[in-house]
Amino acid sequence: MMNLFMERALELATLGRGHVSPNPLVGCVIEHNGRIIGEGWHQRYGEAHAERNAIFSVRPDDAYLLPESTAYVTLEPCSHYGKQPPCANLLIEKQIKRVICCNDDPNPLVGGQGFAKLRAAGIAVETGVLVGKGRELNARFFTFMEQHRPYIVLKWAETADGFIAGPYGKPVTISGDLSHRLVHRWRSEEDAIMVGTHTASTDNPRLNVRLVPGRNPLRIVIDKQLKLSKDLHLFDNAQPTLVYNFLKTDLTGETTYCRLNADEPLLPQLLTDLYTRRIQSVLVEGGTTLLQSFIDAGLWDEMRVFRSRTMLQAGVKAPVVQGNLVRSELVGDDELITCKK
Ligand code: AOF
Ligand code: ZN
Repeated sequence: MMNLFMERALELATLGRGHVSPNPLVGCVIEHNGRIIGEGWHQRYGEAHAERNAIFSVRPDDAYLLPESTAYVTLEPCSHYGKQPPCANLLIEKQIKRVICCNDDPNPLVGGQGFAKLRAAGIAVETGVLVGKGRELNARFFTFMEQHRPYIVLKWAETADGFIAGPYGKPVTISGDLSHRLVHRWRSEEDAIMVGTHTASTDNPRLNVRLVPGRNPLRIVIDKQLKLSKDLHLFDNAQPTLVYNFLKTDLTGETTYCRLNADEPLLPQLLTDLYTRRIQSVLVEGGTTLLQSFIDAGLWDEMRVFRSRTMLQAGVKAPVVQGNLVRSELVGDDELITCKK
């Protein structure tokens, strides 16, 4: 039964996807004698937390049951005053009997103090229920908090014979329409998308969300010597864009230039900078050089590869798929392979 309520809380949490970053996805179920009397989730960044939404969803007729009820929350209730008052205080005020959680909050502002507050008020607390599912749900938040860098998703499309582009990097259409649309949904789910210099100039991508509804991520491009043409879509100031380079730090319109040290490895500097900007996840869309540099540095969390049925015979070889295979599925005519490190 316990797991069933937590499964439901996890399911509710996912409804916030794409809307709560850099906060975690959190869901909450209030249960009394095997019956769910309240449900809620963190819906939008800066707005009410899951516990508050769940408690206020309880019908007035049922409110007297709260002191005999259990709150299933996917994350330790917060104890700090942030954009929202502490959830621990609310649970105490409502005299909830028991609180069960998946994960402890790695946020140093909370980190154990939520549980301590609840216990001090005489509330029974249990944590670690479906802990793996909770970590999976908030892989971005946990990676960010624990490793001080964004969660990194590498994405590319390759032909059946392993090519990612034509000879000399000439762009070719590899994956189908459905895959293309799926990529737009992925863009809307991550904080940022990144491309390398070559991809920026040859593909002239917009890196926005067009084919599905959703929010536009931050665009990131690497242009070490600032050689890219200002006529590219990336510099149209249509959405915030970050240009990592070795020459200048500057801000013009929606374009931010950030200078990195040419004498030190690029990726660690770049990821640390993204951490300070509170970017929790990045979708790396190519090209091969950039993808390979993330792989070589061991700095990635997930690979998503579309493998089409087409053959190219010659061109630029795609990176080698590695990690643990999580899923293989068909998207239109393409095989979508998902691996985690
Ligand atoms: C909870 N329940 O539903 C969420 C929590 O700025 P604030 O006030 O929104 O606080 C954000 C922090 O609160 C976030 O970093 C994380 O530690 C915690 N998120 N906690 O009890 C929730 N979303
Ligand atoms: Zn809270």
